[in-house]
Amino acid sequence: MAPIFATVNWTDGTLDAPGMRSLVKKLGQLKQVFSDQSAHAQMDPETVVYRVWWWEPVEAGTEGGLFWGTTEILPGKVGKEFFMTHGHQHAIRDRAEFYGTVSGEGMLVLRDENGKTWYEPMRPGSLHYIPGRVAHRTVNTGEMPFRFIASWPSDAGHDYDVIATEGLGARVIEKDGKAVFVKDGEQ
Ligand code: S6P
Ligand code: ZN
Repeated sequence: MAPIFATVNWTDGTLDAPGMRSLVKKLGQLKQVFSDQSAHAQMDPETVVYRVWWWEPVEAGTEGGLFWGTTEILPGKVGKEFFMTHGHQHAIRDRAEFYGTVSGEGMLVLRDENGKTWYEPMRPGSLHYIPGRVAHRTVNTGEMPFRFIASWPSDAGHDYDVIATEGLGARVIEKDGKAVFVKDGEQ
């Protein structure tokens, strides 16, 4: 097999890989994920919230392979809620994932299949194991771009439907100048 060669800059998370893929998520595509709909309506739908660059060294759906990617969430808020990713479960539910923080500060919001919701603070160097069957979303709680690296199974897939309709059971909002994790139903 020919060698597969890619490089990652460990200081800023940037990736250079053959056939690298990328996507951009703008506010207009994330209407349902933020709770303050009137604040959302007053913002420019073209505002970039996050970008993802990733490498698929094997074809998507390959059992036993791995993918690698970098996510950058820009600083910002919709109302009091910090910019965040859409959030998902893996389509093959038992597939796990690693996240490692490169720069900025954030929170990893998690929810298991019993509805238990919790978070892990993300800081440069923090490494996060996301078990299978756990839905996940990341939030930029700082004033700089927040970047982390992820590696996940090439057959994991993404299921966005549950998060789009039910959310993750908690939100990260600014209160008295601090990022606070607030479970649904709490103040
Ligand atoms: C893939 C991995 C990340 C996210 C990315 C964007 O399993 O968890 O690459 O895709 O952070 O988040 P989302 O929720 O829009 O896919
Ligand atoms: Zn994932």
